[in-house]
Amino acid sequence: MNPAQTDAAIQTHYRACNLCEAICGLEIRVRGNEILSIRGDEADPLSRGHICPKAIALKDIHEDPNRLRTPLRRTASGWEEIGWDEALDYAADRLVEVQRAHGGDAIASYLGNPTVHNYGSMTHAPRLLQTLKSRTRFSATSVDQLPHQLLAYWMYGHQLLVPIADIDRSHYFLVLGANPMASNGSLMTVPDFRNRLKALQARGGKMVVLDPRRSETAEVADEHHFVHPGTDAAFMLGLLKVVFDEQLTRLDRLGAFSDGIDAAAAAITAFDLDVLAAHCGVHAAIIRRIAREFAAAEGAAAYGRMGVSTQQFGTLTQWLIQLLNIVTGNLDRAGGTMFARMAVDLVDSPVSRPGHFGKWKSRVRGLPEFAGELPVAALAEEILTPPASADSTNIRALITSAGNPVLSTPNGAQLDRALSGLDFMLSVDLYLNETTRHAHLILPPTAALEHDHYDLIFHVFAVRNTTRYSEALFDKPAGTLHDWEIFEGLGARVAARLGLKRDAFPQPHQIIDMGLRSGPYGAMRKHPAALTLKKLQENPHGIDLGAMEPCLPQRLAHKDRRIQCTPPELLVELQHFGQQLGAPDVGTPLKLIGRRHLRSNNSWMHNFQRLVKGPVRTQLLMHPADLALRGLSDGARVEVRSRVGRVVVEVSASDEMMRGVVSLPHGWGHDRDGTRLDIAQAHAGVSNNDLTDENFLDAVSGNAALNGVPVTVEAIA
Ligand SMILES: Nc1nc2c(c(=O)[nH]1)N[C@H]1C(S)=C(S)[C@@H](COP(=O)(O)OP(=O)(O)OC[C@H]3O[C@@H](n4cnc5c(=O)[nH]c(N)nc54)[C@H](O)[C@@H]3O)O[C@H]1N2
Ligand SMILES: Nc1nc2c(c(=O)[nH]1)N[C@H]1C(S)=C(S)[C@@H](COP(=O)(O)OP(=O)(O)OC[C@H]3O[C@@H](n4cnc5c(=O)[nH]c(N)nc54)[C@H](O)[C@@H]3O)O[C@H]1N2
Ligand code: SF4
Ligand SMILES: [Mo]
Repeated sequence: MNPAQTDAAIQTHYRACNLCEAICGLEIRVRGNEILSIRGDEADPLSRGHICPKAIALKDIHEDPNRLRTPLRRTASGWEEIGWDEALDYAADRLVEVQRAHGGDAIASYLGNPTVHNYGSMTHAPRLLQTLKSRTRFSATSVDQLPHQLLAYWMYGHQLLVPIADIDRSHYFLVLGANPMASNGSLMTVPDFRNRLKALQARGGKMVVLDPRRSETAEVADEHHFVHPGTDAAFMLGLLKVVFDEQLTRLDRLGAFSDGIDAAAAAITAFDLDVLAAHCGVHAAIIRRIAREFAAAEGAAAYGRMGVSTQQFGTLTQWLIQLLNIVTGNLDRAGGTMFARMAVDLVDSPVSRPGHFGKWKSRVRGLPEFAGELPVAALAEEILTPPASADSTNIRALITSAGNPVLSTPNGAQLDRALSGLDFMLSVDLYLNETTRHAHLILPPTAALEHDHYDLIFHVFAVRNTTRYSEALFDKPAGTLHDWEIFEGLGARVAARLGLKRDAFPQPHQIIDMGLRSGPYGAMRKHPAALTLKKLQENPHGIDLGAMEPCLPQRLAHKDRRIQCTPPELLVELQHFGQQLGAPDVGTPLKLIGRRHLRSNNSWMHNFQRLVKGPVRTQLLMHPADLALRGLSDGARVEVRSRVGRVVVEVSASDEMMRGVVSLPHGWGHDRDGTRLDIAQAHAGVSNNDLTDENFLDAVSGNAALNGVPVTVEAIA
């Protein structure tokens, strides 16, 4: 508990919001068990008082009568509440049974997004998975940021060496397929994006946005250009071609420790600018101008997110973005893209995991692992496809934690069916939802305000170096377990049954203390900040550690301390891209893209009245001319079809949309039977991922291509 001030039993707590990557500092006032108010913490050095409407919903999550508080076991007639010891024993028995009969790979796991917002899961879930010796691991990474991690590993030598746009000092911010005005930023922890952008504009800088939808971020940009979904690589190739052709490169510093730029330049300059322009839909003159402006700016950052990470040419596009930052001299430069220096350093540390790629492949389709995980687009087929021989196995059991893959992974309807055939499924989750309804056992951990918090991951991506530890607001209710305690309890039981020895392992807060002490600002390194957990406890608003600083080549994780600018896989992919280059098919079929809203968070925050009230916002958005072409009217119910499925949804005319592109948010589709989500069910919407296609991938990484999915839209008879 961190009672900073006492006022007739009213206590004020400071803590990080764990809901999205902006990690805003909150000031929460409580009286006993009652939450009186949630506000932005003005003294937080990173978020400076900023919050969004979702923060208030932390109260709703805490109080939600639908939130599970006791283990639930499936019975023939429904669910029964059972005690924790019985639940953990039952889970261990069933997992060991499957492992003995079919081997470790028969037990798969899926870790969802809130895992990275819950540091105890980060420290302790991997330990359970190690005990299970399974190579069929999946996570939300492969419907999200996989290309960034793969490129960071290839180019800079470590999957977490992801360069971050230094927006606070930049003069030119080029944004492809990101909507921080709704998302509050991603792989860019940037609370208060709006004011940071205003400051950039006030210092004479500008933001240019490429997006097939005139998004909330495009609205506040200095320039917005429509781009055909999935064709950003052509736009980026155009920029790089101009930079190389007009000799606008600035390689005086980075050139000294970069390899492969010549090979990239040769391949890129061979393209024809007019062909590239026609392909992406951005005029050649505009590409030329943006290239010159970008190269001339005193600190420019190119940044691409979900719209380019989760598309057919995701890794290629993200590579070209890295390359532009490098060849214009903007990597590792103030105002360009820089590496954060985290107080608990996950890169330069004895437990660092740089990554590995393709060490094994998925059984059915041969998709490559990255850093020990397989692309989740393969999960359903790995369950449904029987083994070809006696020495192989399909997935027979699944552990999900903090994930809802039925709504969040491609062809969710197929996965929905696959899950119902598992021998055993265990879900660690706060809710009985579209995914966990298939579990044989649901183990609900404590909710956010009942445990302490440290952002192990998001300081890696933050636009400024800070550190902050949050105490639990409320004591853990009697007879409940934190996520990490569930993993520990289960791991110990599994190990005992398998006769495996288990080393003692520190608790999450002890790991943080060690990480802080031995980290770059740590007491052990004699840094003036002398960080320890105790020091953070004494500074609940967080501690400012300064702007990002140049750190290359020392920080590079390749042994030779050089940047590998042109991973060979990308030259091959560039050829593939070139082969399909041609005029895009405007109009038919339509291309489906996603959409985020400030008051939503992936699939799981639709059960709170204050976030779902107001006008419906789950419609399919479509340009009026595309509606007219099909004889459809605004507000009509339409059938959207893709290769894998169909949904029926209301269509809304919107000139925000590029012609030929339709948009549907993901994470909805709460009308499936057997969930316990009263409010979400009443605001069901349809699931975008009943349309996305498990075969439509970024070929390099196996990441799902969730944007640019071919669909048709028709009136319903
Ligand atoms: N309110 C809210 N905030 C969130 C979340 C949420 O669900 N709700 N989710 C959180 C998570 S897990 C993440 S990963 C982040 C994501 O953060 P962002 O990536 O910033 O969020 P998106 O809204 O997915 O932005 C993708 C943009 O790409 C555009 N786009 C689609 N296809 C293409 C294309 O082919 N090319 C280009 N150039 N653009 C394209 C879309 O129109 C959209 O504007 O948000 C986080 N924050
Ligand atoms: N079409 C399309 N699909 C997408 C996206 C898209 O843009 N378009 N975005 C993708 C992205 S970026 C992401 S990150 C994924 C997210 O996909 P997932 O991670 O699979 O799904 P979430 O909706 O984040 O589900 C989170 C689950 O965690 C539970 N939960 C919340 N907090 C905790 C906790 O502390 N502990 C435990 N044990 N459980 C908790 C919630 O109840 C919920 O069931 O979706 C992806 N899917
Ligand atoms: S922007 Fe994200 S971190 Fe900040 S208050 Fe909203 S949900 Fe929480
Ligand atoms: Mo995400």
